Amino acid sequence: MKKVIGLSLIMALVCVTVVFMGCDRQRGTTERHAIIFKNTGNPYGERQMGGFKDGIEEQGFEAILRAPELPTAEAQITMINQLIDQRVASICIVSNDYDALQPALARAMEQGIKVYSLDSSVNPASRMTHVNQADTQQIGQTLVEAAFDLAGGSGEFAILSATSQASNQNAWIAVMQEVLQQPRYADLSLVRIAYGDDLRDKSTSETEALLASFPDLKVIIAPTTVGIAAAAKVVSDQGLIGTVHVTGLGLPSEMAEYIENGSCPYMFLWNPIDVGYLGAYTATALTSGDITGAVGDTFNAGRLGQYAITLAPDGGTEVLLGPPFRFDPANINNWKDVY
Ligand code: RAM
Repeated sequence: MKKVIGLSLIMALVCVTVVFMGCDRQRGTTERHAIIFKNTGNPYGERQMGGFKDGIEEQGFEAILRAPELPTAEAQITMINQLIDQRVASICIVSNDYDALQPALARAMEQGIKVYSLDSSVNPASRMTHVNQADTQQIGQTLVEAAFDLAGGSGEFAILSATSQASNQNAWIAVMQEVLQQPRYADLSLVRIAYGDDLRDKSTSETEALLASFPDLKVIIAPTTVGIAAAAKVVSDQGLIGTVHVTGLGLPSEMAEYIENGSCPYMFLWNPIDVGYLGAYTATALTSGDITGAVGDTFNAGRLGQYAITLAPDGGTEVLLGPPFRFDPANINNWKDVY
């Protein structure tokens, strides 16, 4: 009899817990989903985190938005550890280092927290999946072709990147270096890869150094929204419009004036709000158990529709937002107030 009562009590407790968990999921009182961006002060990051927040909140959950002041792995590790202590349901990491976050992220996963990267990936062992903004190969190829076009087929160009450890920029640069081996680009010479660390001041001084060191430079490719805006400003301020062309990945709201003044004839990007929003639905698909992050998993991403998990170039898995978009004088006005 005692045994039966004990068992009923346990059953009742389990039921109450399950019902409560369900309520919490529906009411959004306790399920918290976090995103850690690379660093503060980047309008691109703010748009991405804004999309994430919208996607989490429209599902009735709570979003936690974090970013360290400087784009370092150490600062992100501290934040990951804090989020583990806060027992969040998921962590979305926009990584400052491909490998260095592994111990912290592995610890989070061991504790049942769903971990995935977005925009800037971590290695496959550190994540369940990755939300990729656009095809890595396509971005690298597009940027080399832009350098070729703007240089008139030959001459010197430089890359102004974010940090030397940023895995998204490094993946795009690796593709660029591979594509440059093709005979079509034999007369194009990559003279330097500079790192502005996604900080406005450092990106400005690195651009000035490139212009001073390479007087024949024809093109600067900046695969970072912070870098491209700084480079276009320096080129404009130094009266080099038409002599040195800037292109890369830029935020329309920051770049409209440089597309209009010709320092950046055209550039590329995707919708950062949508990247964050897709991340939000990846988070809840993982916590609800709809997906595990395996190839072939599919899930619904709200207003963006249905997405599938595919194999990523690094051997892990990813979900791909879509193709990059080209911005130029003909369409920039339609986009500069959007993001
Ligand atoms: C910067 C960041 C971000 C990258 C964009 C293109 O804002 O480095 O991670 O995706 O540029």
